[in-house]
Amino acid sequence: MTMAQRTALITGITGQDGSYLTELLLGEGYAVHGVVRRTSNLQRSRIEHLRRDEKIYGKRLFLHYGDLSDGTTLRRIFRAVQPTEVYHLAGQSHVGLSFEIPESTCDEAGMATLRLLEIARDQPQPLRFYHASSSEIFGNAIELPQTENTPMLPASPYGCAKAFATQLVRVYRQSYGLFVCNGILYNHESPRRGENFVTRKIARAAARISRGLDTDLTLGNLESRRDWGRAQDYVRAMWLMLQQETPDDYVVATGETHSVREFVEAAFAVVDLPWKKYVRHDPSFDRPAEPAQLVGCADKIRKRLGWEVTGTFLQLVREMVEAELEQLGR
Ligand code: NDP
Ligand code: GDR
Repeated sequence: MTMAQRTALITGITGQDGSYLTELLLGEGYAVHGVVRRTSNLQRSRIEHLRRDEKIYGKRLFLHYGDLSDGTTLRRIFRAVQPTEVYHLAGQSHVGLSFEIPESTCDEAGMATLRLLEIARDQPQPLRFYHASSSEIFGNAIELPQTENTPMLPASPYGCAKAFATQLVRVYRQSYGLFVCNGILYNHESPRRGENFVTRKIARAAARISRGLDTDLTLGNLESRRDWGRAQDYVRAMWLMLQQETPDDYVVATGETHSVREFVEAAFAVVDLPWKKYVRHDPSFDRPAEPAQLVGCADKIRKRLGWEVTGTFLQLVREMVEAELEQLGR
């Protein structure tokens, strides 16, 4: 395949991962098409810099209105774009909120993936399909660290929907020979992380408190542990999966865990403030259930695809807090 023929279609292009993946694919010479929802506010902050770039927007980057619930429109977009690679990233991605809005979360994270797999199956041209699976499929994991073969035991509506979609991807690969991959990604963060995920919430609060703009930070469970990596590394893993001879599933993780408390300590250390003075517990941020310890073994992707993480946990925290400070300074 020549460079000029490479056309990617991204669902969830306006999200954290979609925006970094778009930058990566444009850098690799792809034409990039994204599905965007109709919203009352046209600002799509994470990709606004690309949309304003006259050399890119309308030339190598294109946006199409669509919604995961609207199968006819998705089908029409596939027909018009004829993608060689599809990155399916869209959907309600907040685990805590999935307990409050389980039905729409499961429609988006579960049924919509089936909808897209069916459309992919009908395409006349061969295409490669990436599904954004998640460590949440392991939930109350029976082993530590988790691998591609760890049984799925999700502990949230979001995790259940991702488990359903992950298994469907396997079924479509085995039954129809489609080139479809599950990236089983652990938490990955960046300055573009949504503001209601814990890392961004902490980084933002530390910066704002240090500038006198906020007085405290309310959080749920400080003892929760997660395997936190950098989003830019993780979108590279997605791309690598679709460049292989054969489709497969891969765990993408750092193999290290840290608690929310450690993230708080590190973030407040960047602005040189005593965190205990500012952090309060609010039970409304506690979840009905928390997964057991989620930590991934990324040996397979490291050995087979040569994927590596860049940077340490402390560097990630610093990068996120400094990005907030810079934004406040502007
Ligand atoms: P975000 O929440 O930042 O982005 C979600 C994207 O999905 C946004 O572009 C959003 O559009 C779009 N979207 C949501 N619902 C619909 C819908 N009904 N129709 C069309 N588009 C929709 O997520 P991330 O970028 O962090 O994650 C990408 C994917 O990877 C998600 O599926 C997530 O569940 C999964 N994942 C994420 C991990 C992480 O640590 N970030 C780890 C493992 C898996 P809009 O901008 O309009 O809201
Ligand atoms: P997670 O990320 O649920 O792992 O899902 P999140 O940042 O929301 O929570 C991580 C941990 O922090 C605890 N926590 C809080 N979380 C939030 N959001 N807000 C708080 O105030 C707070 N206080 C403590 C949580 O209880 C949890 O234990 C992310 C998402 O990107 C998913 O889409 C993805 O699939 C998984 O990572 C892997």
